[in-house]
Amino acid sequence: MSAARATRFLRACRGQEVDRTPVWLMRQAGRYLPEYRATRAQVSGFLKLCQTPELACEVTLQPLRRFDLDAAILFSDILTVPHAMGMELDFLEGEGPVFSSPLRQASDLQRLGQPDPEQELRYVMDAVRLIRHELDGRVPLIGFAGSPWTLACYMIEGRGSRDFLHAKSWLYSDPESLEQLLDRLVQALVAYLRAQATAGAQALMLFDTWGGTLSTPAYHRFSFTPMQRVIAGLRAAPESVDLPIIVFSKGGSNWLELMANSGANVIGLDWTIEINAARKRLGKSVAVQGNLDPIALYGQSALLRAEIERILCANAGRPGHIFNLGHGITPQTPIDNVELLVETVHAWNGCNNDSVYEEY
Ligand code: 1CP
Repeated sequence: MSAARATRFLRACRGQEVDRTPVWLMRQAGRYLPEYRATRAQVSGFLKLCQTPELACEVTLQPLRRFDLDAAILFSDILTVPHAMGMELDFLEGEGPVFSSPLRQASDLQRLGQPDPEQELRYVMDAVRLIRHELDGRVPLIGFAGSPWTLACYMIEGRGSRDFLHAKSWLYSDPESLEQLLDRLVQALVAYLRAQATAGAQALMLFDTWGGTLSTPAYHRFSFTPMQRVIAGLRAAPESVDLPIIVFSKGGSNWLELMANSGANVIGLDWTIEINAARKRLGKSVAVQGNLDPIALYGQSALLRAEIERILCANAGRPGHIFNLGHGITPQTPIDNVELLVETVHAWNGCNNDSVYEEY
């Protein structure tokens, strides 16, 4: 067991020096892996996979058997929380998640309960405990949840969307009741993430996939502020007070100065901004995670390697960089290129044109 591998990711989250840049990949377990598809075929649906701790543990570990990754991420989904709040959820083949009775007006909020994480979401906590046991300290385990805004998007739309017509018209017609929904999600998420920490998660990540669809004032009020409250709730609890927290708003590079004050240790970056520019705006108190375009993994290997090195050079060896994609890995990704990515990141030993990047 390598002591460096066991601590590299957590050290980078805290901005400490590391022997080499840690790397993990959003959605590192999933359909691009044949062994995932085989495990998935053993159960009747995706939700069942999440609800069976032994299988959730198995798919969490699959990418780690293939690649020299520096962290594991709990296999689950962000939508287990609205499901536990009482919303019926199906994952339809070829379509993705669907809530059959989405929230459409303020009175619908009465349907929502506050789940007890060790009851309604016990299967997640059992999976965390089992994964920690199986990992046996080799690499740290990341727990996660969706951001309040991103969960509200699915709860209101009922499914994925291009324009978030229902969620955003609610925002512009009855912002107070939308805030009530977000408040309830903040409460549920603090309890859920605290329970993950107690069960053994060693870092926590908030996925704000749809924050970037908002105007600047709307992002501030409906995406950022509720996330900041989730983080404050975690910082106030003994089990999560010191855990590294990662916040990722896809499309959020407009708001980096704000995000630097979220209370998170690490800010996730999509691929639209250069790390050196991002770090200049974020300041020295936070680390960054990202930011390869996941579609670069479909490219020619020499160009992929160049893209990875460009990102590493943009960070220029500063502590506090976790290599990752700018969003989740997609189902047709060639596995060889994933291997090439991990190897390239770990083999990197500095670039010769550091000086082109201004000190921040
Ligand atoms: O068919 C299948 O096997 C289901 C595909 C799948 C997978 C592998 C879904 C359905 N969820 C997951 C796992 C998952 N989801 C993880 C696992 C851990 C990992 O390896 O990273 C995580 C962290 C998530 C988080 C998640 N779910 C997000 C946030 C991150 C992101 O990608 O933006 C979102 C938006 C979801 C919703 C969701 N769940 C599944 C799908 C296809 C979707 C997207 C729906 C849409 O908007 O179109």
